[in-house]
Amino acid sequence: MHEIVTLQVGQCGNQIGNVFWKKMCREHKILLDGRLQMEQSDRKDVLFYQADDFSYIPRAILIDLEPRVISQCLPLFNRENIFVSSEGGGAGNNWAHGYYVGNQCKADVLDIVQREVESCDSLETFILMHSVAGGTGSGFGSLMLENLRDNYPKKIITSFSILPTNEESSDVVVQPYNTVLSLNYLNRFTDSIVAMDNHAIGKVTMDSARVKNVSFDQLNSLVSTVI
Ligand SMILES: Nc1nc2c(ncn2[C@@H]2O[C@H](COP(=O)(O)OP(=O)(O)OP(=O)(O)O)[C@@H](O)[C@H]2O)c(=O)[nH]1
Ligand SMILES: [Mg+2]
Repeated sequence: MHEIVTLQVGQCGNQIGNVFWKKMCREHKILLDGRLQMEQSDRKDVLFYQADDFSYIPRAILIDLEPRVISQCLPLFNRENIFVSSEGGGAGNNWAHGYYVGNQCKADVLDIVQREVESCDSLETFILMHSVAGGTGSGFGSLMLENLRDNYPKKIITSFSILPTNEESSDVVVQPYNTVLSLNYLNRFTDSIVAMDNHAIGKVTMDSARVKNVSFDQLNSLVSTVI
C-alpha cells in the first residue's frame, strides 16, 4: 500500500483540507464521523486508517497558529493530529513570524508526523495544502517542507499552493514578500507544486455556477477536486 499523508497549514490550508476530506469521505462511502456508510471495494487505506473501533480516520495533520478555523474542523480527524500554537494569535500575515514560531514548536509537530508515518505500511507522498499569501501557511508551511525533506528524503512531497491574486482583489498588502519567501522553499523542497490562484478559480466557478459572488467554500470545492 502506498499511503498519502496530508498536512493542512493555516486558515486557507485547513479550510481546503476540510472540503477535501469531505469529498474523500463521500467518494469512499464513509460518514463524517468515520463510520462506514456502505461497504465497497476500494483503496481506502491510501488515505484513511482504521481505528480500533473500526472507524476510518484520515491520514491528515492539521496545523495553525490560531484556534478559530481548526475549532470548526470535521469531527472525523484524529484530535492528536491537531497542532494549534499555545500563543494563539496567528502569524499576522508575516512569513517570518510563521517560520519563527513554527521553528520553536517544530518538535511537537514532527512527533505527530513521525507517528503518522509509522502507522503507514509504505508511505509514498506528503501533500501540503496552504496559501502563500498569509503568515502561517507560508512561513510554517515553508518550515514543514524543509523538515519533511530533511527527515524523509525519499518521499514525494507535493504542494497545493494558493498563490496571491492581482492587487485589486488582494486582502493582504505584504503578500508579495510572503510569496517570494515561500516560493524559494517550495522550489527547493517539493517534487511538484500545483499552484492555483483565487482570482482564476473564482472566474471558473462564477462561469460554471453562474453566480456573481463566490464564497471560499465554492473556491475550495474546485481546489479539492483538483487535489
Ligand atoms: N482558496 C482559498 N483561499 C483562502 C481561504 N482562506 C484564505 N484564503 C486566502 O489566503 C490568503 C491568506 O492566507 P491565510 O491562509 O488566511 O493566512 P494564514 O496562513 O492563516 O496566516 P496568518 O493568518 O497570517 O497567521 C488570502 O489571500 C486569502 O484570500 C480559503 O478558504 N480558500
Ligand atoms: Mg490565519
